[in-house]
Amino acid sequence: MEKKPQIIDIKNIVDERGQINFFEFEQEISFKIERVYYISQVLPNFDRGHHAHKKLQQLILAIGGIIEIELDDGLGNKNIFKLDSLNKALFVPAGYWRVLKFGSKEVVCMVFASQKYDENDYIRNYQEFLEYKKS
Ligand code: T46
Repeated sequence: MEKKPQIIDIKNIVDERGQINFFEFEQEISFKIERVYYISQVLPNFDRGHHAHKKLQQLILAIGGIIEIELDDGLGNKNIFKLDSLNKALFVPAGYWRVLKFGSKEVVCMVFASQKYDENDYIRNYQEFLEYKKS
């Protein structure tokens, strides 16, 4: 079955000590983690992303604020996903052009990735991305 971008509800338990969130890879999130990275201190008016991946799958969380992520399938469909809670994560399959907008300098974008860093997996030119999706 083709994988689609989707918001995943992250389980949480709240008690008088605060909140704990948890999820498990391969059971609830259908890939194995090979890499974790996080993006912080993004100033207003600076977007990140503007590229697609050929194979990489990712799970993205916004810690301490809001991140809006636009995903474009290169076939005429664009969707904006809003991460505004620790109880939500965005699953991003391979093959989507992404643009990330950070709501504040304080928010941290935490990413769990299915592969190690490989610049050859990136498509950083939008025209190339459209051609890649057509082929
Ligand atoms: C993505 C979005 C959400 C590395 O050397 N190793 C790494 O694991 C990563 C993620 C990046 N880098 C280097 C590559 C560039 O020289 O860090 C520099 C900045 O990366 P980039 O311009 O790709 O950053 P973003 O924020 O535009 O994109 C990142 C991820 O690269 C990308 O996979 O989906 O976050």
